[in-house]
Amino acid sequence: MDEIKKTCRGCGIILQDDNMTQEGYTTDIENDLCQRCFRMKNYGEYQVVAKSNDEYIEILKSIGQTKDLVLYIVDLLNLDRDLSKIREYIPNKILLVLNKRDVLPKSVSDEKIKEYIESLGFNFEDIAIISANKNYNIDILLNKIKKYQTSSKVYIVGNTNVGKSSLINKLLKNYSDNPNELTISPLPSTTLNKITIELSDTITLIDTPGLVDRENLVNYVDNDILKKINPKKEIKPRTYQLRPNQCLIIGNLVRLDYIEGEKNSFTVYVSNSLKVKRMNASKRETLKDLNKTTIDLKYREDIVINGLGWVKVIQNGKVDVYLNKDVSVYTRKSLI
Ligand SMILES: Nc1nc2c(ncn2[C@@H]2O[C@H](COP(=O)(O)OP(=O)(O)O)[C@@H](O)[C@H]2O)c(=O)[nH]1
Ligand SMILES: [Mg+2]
Repeated sequence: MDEIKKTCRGCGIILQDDNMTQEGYTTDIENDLCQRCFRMKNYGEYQVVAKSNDEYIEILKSIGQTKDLVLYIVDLLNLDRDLSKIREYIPNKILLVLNKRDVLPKSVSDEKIKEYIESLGFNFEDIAIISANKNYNIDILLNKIKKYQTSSKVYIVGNTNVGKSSLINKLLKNYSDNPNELTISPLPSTTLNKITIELSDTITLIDTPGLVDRENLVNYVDNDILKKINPKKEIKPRTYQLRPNQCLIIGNLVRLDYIEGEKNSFTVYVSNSLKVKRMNASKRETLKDLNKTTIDLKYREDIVINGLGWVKVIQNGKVDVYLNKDVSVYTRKSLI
C-alpha cells in the first residue's frame, strides 16, 4: 500500500527530508511546512520556483470536469487582455473576482469598473470587486459564493500573484477558526499545488498555483524593484502634458517617446514609489537600448505595460515605448 504523503500547508508541495535542493524539503516532516515557505513567512526571503503552465492547464481542465463553482480571480492593476480565455478550460459557473481594489483611485466607482468589465463581453455568472488585503467586500463575495455554489467545493483559479491565497487567508480569518495560513508573496508561483481548505461545513476552498504570465514585468526584475512596482497604497495618478519630441521615463524601467500628435495629456497609473520624469526626447539616450514598440493611439486609450500599470492618453497620436523585450505592451480603451 502506498503511504500517504504529507503536504506543506503553505504551498501544497509534497514534503520530503532527503534532498535540500529539491522542492518540498523540510528538516522535520511533522512540521507541515516546507523550508521555502518557512523562510518566506518568517524572514521575507523569497525563492523563485519555475512552474510550467502545462501543469496548471491540466489542473484547470480537471476542474472543468467537475460541476463545482469556480472563482476566477484577476488583478485590477493587471487585467488580462482576454478575460474569457479561461472559458477554454472551464465551462463551470464562474464568479469573476476583481482583486486589489485598494490600489485603484477611490475617485473611480466600483460601478464604473463593473460597467467597463461588462462592456468587454462578459460571460460569467456574476462579478465582485474586492480587496483581500483591505478586507473590502469580502462579505459580499461570501454571499455570492453561497448563492452560486453547486456543492461544497469552490475552486480558486487565476494568474499567479493576483491574490488567490491572500483571499483564502482572509476568508479563513473572517469566517472560520481554521488556524491555517497559506504562504503568499509578491513573486509568481508561491503556491505549488492544489490545496484543500475547509472554510465551513458547507464550503471547502481549493487553492491552485495559477498561470504564470511570462510577459509580465515581475519575471524580469530583482527583489528591490519588485517591491517598488508592487503598489501597497492607492495609486496617485500623475498627469503630464506632452508635446511631440518629449518623453516620459517611468522608474527607469520604461521610456515613452511622444512622436506625433497635438499637445496631449498622459496620466501615469503606476506605484507611487516609482519616479516619473518628463524630458526632451532628442537630448537623451536613457533606456533607448531597450526594445522599441511603436503604438498608434486612438482617442482615450491606455498604454498598458504588463506588470507595471498603464498610461492613459487622451488624444490620438504616435508613441514609441522602450521596454524589456519579454514584457508585453498594448493598448485598450481607457479603464478610468
Ligand atoms: N494591494 C493589494 N495587494 C494584494 C491584495 N491581495 C494580494 N495582494 C498582494 O499580491 C501578491 C500576491 O499574493 P498571493 O496571495 O501570493 O497571490 P497568488 O499567487 O494568486 O496566490 C502579494 O504581494 C500580496 O500581498 C490586495 O487586495 N491588494
Ligand atoms: Mg498562491
